[in-house]
Amino acid sequence: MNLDTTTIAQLAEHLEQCELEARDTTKITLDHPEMDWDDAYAIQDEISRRKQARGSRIVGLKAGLTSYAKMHQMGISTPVFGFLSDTFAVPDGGQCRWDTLIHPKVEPEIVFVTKAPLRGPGCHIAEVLAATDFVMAGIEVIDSRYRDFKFDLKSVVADNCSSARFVVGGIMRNPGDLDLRTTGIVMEKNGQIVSLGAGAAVLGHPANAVAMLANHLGSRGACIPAGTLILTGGITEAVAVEAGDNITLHIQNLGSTSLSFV
Ligand code: 0L1
Ligand code: MG
Repeated sequence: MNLDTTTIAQLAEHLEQCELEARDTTKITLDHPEMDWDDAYAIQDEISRRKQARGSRIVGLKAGLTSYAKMHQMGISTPVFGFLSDTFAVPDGGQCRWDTLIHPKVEPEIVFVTKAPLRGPGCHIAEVLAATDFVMAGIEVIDSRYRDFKFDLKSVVADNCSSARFVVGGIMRNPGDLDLRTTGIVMEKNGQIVSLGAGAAVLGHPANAVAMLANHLGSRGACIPAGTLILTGGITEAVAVEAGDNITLHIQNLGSTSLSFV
């Protein structure tokens, strides 16, 4: 690590305040070019600690930049991992207040919920499928705190991978009954189709994103606990939304989920 604990705490406070006040900032590596990966995840951990100290509960985890479409959109090549707080959750069909966000975008995702712990290193797709309770449909709302979504990967990790809101819904299914690679998705904005794709867009199979998350946590002495909700990453590029927009995601065999921005 290259940053001291005071700097990590200051950067976490700065980024979290930007999130809570819906205001943007420049990427933090401009002032701290020496920041390394451990520093970036330490800042993210400190944001999580601050939220929990105020009474929030961490209800899930996420993998981001797991599809070629997202990597291409962002001009980068490595997945990233973040956490989901209960304050990010929107009820299925619910509303998301526009003035609490900076420049939100939505992503269609396949959601896993675990029934047994997953530990890396060496976690693989078969272990993930055996440890999965059910899968369902999810829409992630990302909202980078960085001006015009201009950032580098370490700045994104520190900013909890742009996490902002999420909604899950539809039908809970055992992944053993489905071929999640060929599972099709259709996302609509105000009734118009804006994204089409299939599960294989996420690392060949979305369970691979969960395995990578377990291996990432394993390298940090942690694991994915049983009962964790995991967003496996956008299947297509993220779609920008405006106040008044309604987003509906349909996933083959998994039903539909939706939210609107007011
Ligand atoms: O969920 C994600 O794919 C996280 C992406 C982080 C970068 C971004 O803001 O798009
Ligand atoms: Mg995502």
